[in-house]
Order: sequence, then C-alpha cells, then structure tokens
Amino acid sequence: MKKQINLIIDTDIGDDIDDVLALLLVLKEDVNLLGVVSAYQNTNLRARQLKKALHLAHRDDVPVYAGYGKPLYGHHFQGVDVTFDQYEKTLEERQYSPINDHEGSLGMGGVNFIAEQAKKYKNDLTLLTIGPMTNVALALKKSESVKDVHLIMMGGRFFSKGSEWNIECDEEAAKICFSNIHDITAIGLDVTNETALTPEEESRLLDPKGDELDQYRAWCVQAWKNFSHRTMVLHDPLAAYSIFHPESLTFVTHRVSVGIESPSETSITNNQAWSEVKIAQSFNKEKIVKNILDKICD
Ligand SMILES: [Ca+2]
Repeated sequence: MKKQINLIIDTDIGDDIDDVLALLLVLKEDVNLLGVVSAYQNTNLRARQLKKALHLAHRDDVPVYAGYGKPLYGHHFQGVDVTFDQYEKTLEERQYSPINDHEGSLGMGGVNFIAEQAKKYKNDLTLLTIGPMTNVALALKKSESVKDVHLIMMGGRFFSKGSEWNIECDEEAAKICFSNIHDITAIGLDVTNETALTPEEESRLLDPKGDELDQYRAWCVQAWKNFSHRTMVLHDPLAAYSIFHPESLTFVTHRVSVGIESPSETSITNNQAWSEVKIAQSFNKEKIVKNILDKICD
C-alpha cells in the first residue's frame, strides 16, 4: 500500500486563481492534510478564503492559520493589498476566521504551526509552497527540523533568464530556504508556463455542474477572469500534482542560488553553500493538464 503523505500547504490564495485550483486538487487526493497556512500581505483575508473553500468541501477539520504577511525582503512589496476576490462580505463571518484570527496579517501562528509539525514529522512532512516563502524562512529560525522536511515549491525559473513572482516577493525568504533545506523539489515558471489553458479547457472550470464547492470554484474563476482578463495557467496545480504523481515529470538536480547573478533570479551554481534542488524539467502537457482538470472538475 502506498504510504500516505503528511502535507501542509502554504499559499497566497486570493490573487492569481491557480492557488484555489491547487487546493481543490489536493482535496481530491488521498493525503493527510495537516493544515493550510496563508502567505504574503493580507494573510488574514487569504486565510478566510481558505476557510470558506474548506468549509464548502466539508473539510472544517483542516486547521487554517494566517501566516506572516510582511516579506523579509522583496522587491515588489509595496505595503498594499493586491487581493481581488477576497472582499466578499461572507468572509467577514466568524465561521471563516483562521485559528490565530487575533494576530491579523502578521500571524506567527502560521509560522509556529509549520515549525511544530516539522518537529513532529521531520522528513515525513511534505510542505507545498505556492506563494512567497516568508513563513517557511521564519519557521527555519524557530526549529532546525524544518531543514529536514520535503519542500515542494512552485517558484523560480531555471532554464531561462528572468525572475519569478514568488521569489521576487520575498527574495530573502527564498535565499534562506534554498541554503538550509536539504530536500527541495522546485516546479519553476519556465515549466509551469506550459500549462496555459485553451478556451475549451477554461470552460470546464467555469461550468459549475455539481455542489456548492463546484459553484464556488466557478465563481472564483469567473471573478478572476473579469478582474485579470488573462488566460489561466496551472502553475500551482502542477506543483501540487507533482507531489502525488512525481513519475509524470522529469527532473534534474543542481545547486541553486538566489539573487547572486542578478536580483531575485534563481540560478544554477556550483557553490557548495547552496543546497541541491530537484528541478522539474519536462512533462507531457496534454496528458497532465487533462488529468488535473479531471481531478478538479469530476
Ligand atoms: Ca500562488
């Protein structure tokens, strides 16, 4: 029997739509979801959106914590909230409060939760980061055990020049993670960009066939489309998918530095000060996009 994965999701849900889809994908898998932590800027509101999605999925048992919303150092931090769809009235309801509601958006509760679970599970804990890595960097300062977790991250770009949002938003946090955590799998932007959806594929996500959760997904996707006028790309769902189906992607292993060659960029390096990272390199686009959409929609 396949061993069940112990998982924490650390997410900046509420801006790009793909975090919602990654969460829904995880909820369809056989996994021990220990908890979910929100990352970046207005983490309290983001945590409320998480609570709402989990409630509609009948998963009120999953603990939700607001993370620490202020990046350690990031080029893009303007001190402004950039959430698009979190300002629904219902998110103010008490039932959608994170456990550490009293901390607002500088929630060390989320950081402590990661540190505590790392102490408990060590290398038997998988941590999925699909946003800036502030919480994990702070958790590393709280517990040495965080060095031993298996970190799967959507972030960085490794086969082309240029920066990537999750690294840019908290470059310092990414540096701390890349130089301390031994077991990192990175699903970078140059790979996730391949998962841009066709209009037919997008329409599957906009079509609410089933229950309240299905309708909420369709509402979120429509709200995001109205706001962004962009094509959906499955950045975060691909990282989530890789946890359960690692055989579906090919990987290469290199040491990776952050911000050394140029600001906020991830670069392959020989410098021993940096940890080795397993980097996703390729996958069967059509097959995996279909599998992801089937999981989320069916
Ligand atoms: Ca994200």
